[in-house]
Amino acid sequence: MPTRTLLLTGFEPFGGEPVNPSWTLAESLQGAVAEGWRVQAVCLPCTFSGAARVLRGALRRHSPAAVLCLGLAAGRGELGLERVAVNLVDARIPDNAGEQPIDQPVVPGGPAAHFARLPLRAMLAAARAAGAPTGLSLSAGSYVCNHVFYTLLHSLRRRPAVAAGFVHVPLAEAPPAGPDPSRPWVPLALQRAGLEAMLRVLMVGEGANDPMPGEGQLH
Ligand code: PCA
Repeated sequence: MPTRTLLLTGFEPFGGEPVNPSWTLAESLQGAVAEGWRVQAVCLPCTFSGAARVLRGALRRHSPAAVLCLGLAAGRGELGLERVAVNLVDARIPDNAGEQPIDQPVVPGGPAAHFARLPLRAMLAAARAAGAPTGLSLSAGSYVCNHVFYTLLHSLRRRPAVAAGFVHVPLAEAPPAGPDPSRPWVPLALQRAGLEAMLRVLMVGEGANDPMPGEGQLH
């Protein structure tokens, strides 16, 4: 059986954080194999102009059968399976190139939103069973992560067989100045256990055929 590629992306650090656990996690799974699949990890720049370009290049180069993009959501205390990408950019802080677009579409003329194309319930159950705090999320925000998530789903809109979605991850280390309720964290090993469980659902197909209502595309 030919090897299928699962493209797994993470982001470079941004917003003053010294590391971005989304890339630490993706990089740690580079080359992992399971049941005829192989993980290809790619690091995205945290810029509006660069992230979408690098993502589209990776889609062309690797022709993945599934894509999972990861990003950091500092302030969240669990892995978040994102349900919907919106066609809106409203940057709270400048990106790593100093750009701060406000009230712009990701894709001019594109649909208002795209739903994730992942077996979210099965992935949620698998990550929780692996002990990782995990939830479903109704918003990936309006910064670079949502931009990449929307770009991903829009780029693949005519390739419905390709599973595609986004997971936000929490910080992975305790704040150096002591506990801070606004900066919850989940140890990297636990995040990785949850992520691996999600990937197994995608690659091995455990529970993957249980569709979510709303999966597909909004017009
Ligand atoms: N998180 C940001 C962008 C890069 C990242 O890791 C976000 O949530 O938009």
